[in-house]
Amino acid sequence: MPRVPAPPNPRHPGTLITVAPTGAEVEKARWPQLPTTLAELVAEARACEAAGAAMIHVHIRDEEHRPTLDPARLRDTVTALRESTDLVVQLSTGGSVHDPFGARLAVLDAQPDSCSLTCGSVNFGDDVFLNPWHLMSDLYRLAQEREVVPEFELFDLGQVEGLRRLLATYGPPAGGRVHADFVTGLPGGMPGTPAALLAGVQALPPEVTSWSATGIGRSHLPVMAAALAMGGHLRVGMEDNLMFAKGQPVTGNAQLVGRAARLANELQRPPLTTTEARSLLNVSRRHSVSAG
Ligand code: KMH
Ligand code: ZN
Repeated sequence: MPRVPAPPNPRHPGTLITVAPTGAEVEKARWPQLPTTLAELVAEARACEAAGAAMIHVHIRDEEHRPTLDPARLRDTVTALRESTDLVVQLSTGGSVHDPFGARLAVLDAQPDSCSLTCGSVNFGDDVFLNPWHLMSDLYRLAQEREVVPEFELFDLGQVEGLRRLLATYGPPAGGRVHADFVTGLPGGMPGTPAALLAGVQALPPEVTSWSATGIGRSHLPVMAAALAMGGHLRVGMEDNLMFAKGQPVTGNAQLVGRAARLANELQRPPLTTTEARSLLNVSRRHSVSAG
């Protein structure tokens, strides 16, 4: 196996800021600033990169602004984001709670740099976000085969055990780094509190080389502050949070990225550049712009 280069200096770590601009649940009709067309997504991605984001977690929408995993649209999206930004492009394999497993696996055909991989099933509001072991295994092995670097999504403490089991069963992911992301504060998942985040971080297996966190809704700020204080990285965006402050809807994703970057700077953990983020995650531009 090729040697994995050392991650950036752990004694002076910067902050990886991932933006999750769209998600699958927020309605365009209620939130017109949500980027749902390809042009809107690209413009938002550029603004977020300028504000300090280094990775983008992507869900796409169809002509009617509904969530879709259409393979051609996914490929076009990856290509457009690569042409217009240097962001690490992460496609969601979670999709919406209604997406079939086959379509979620086929997301990797679009050859993103990274993909999300949720480490277990979880109640998701009134629905269930299904991630049985066989799906996690298939996604993980496919990501290894295609050299796509997974981000392990952890919605609940039990999913840390799912991550440990994946690593123990199938070995390290492409690139050799293990990056986990706590998605807290979802009705049905782990609470969006510093205490719950701390419990999750303390339970991480030793193979984990970096982790980030996000808090849904009003848990956004406390989880962001706690993650920064604990040496973690950040995910922000309209997938997770629609209010900038009490009574103040977000104007767009760059507003949330800008605040995260300011806080990271204040805590002497400045935002990682896209090059530094690629180094942290050991993501290279394996797949060319014209791929697909
Ligand atoms: N939309 C959720 C059902 C992911 O992107 O991997 C799943 C989700 C996780 O957002
Ligand atoms: Zn997502």
